[in-house]
Amino acid sequence: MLDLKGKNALVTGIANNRSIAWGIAQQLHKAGANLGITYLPDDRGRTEKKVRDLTEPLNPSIFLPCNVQDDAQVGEMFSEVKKQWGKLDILIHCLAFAGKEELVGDFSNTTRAGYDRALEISAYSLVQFGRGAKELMTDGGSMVAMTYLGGVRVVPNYNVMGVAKAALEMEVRYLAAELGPSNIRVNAISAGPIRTLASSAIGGILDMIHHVEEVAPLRRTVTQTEVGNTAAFLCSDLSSGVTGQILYVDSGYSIMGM
Ligand code: IMJ
Repeated sequence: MLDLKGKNALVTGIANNRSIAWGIAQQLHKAGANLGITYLPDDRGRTEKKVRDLTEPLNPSIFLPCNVQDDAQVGEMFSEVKKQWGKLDILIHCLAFAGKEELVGDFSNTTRAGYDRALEISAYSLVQFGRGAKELMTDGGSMVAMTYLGGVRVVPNYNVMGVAKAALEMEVRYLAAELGPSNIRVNAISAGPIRTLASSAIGGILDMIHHVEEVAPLRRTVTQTEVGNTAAFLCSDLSSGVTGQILYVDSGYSIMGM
């Protein structure tokens, strides 16, 4: 049975009630995990309040700011987890960002600054997390990151995010190889398109969702809950032999050639 009782799970990337990370946090909680939640601090403290109110019913025992562009803040996050929990079992990476102007038009117009920022926030952050996990997952553990088909195939406008996801998927393999001997597994979920804050800002997302509804084997999109259940599986002993994998939760869309 899927059981995460007694496991300490840190979930990053919750922005609101549509976030994939929120779907994951709920399913980890349902499976009995002890939750820690991080949020991206803004200068007005609005995100903090929103995420705090949203996650309160899940009784997180740790609630911390985590801006991955700030090494000191990431360091403090991991040292606080070590202080309060002693060890970490589960780490969920649900972070991505590219400048809006990079997610429209020609890929060749990607600027150096836009490229650096997208790769730093969306891909390098998993390397930072891997380092923290290696130190804190003293009893073994499971890391799960989110990716998208645009990291292996060309999806209109995904552009530099596709490059960032390609990097992230390869990082999953390098981290899985490095951390495997410590019984730390590292996998990613490649989710189909879902209406979230990160996707609603994208032009034409509704058309892409309708396309999936027409051609995916299941003839529908996936939900945050379905991604959450797959994450719970990847965090549980049910998947104890699985590492370094990209698991598609996309209604089967990616298998189709036409
Ligand atoms: C994003 C861009 C283009 C096409 C897209 C997406 N499709 C999907 C997404 C088809 C499903 C969403 N996705 C998988 C992402 O990884 C989104 C990342 C993202 C979104 C934004 C929007 C607002 C912003 N920056 C962003 N950075 C990353 O300013």
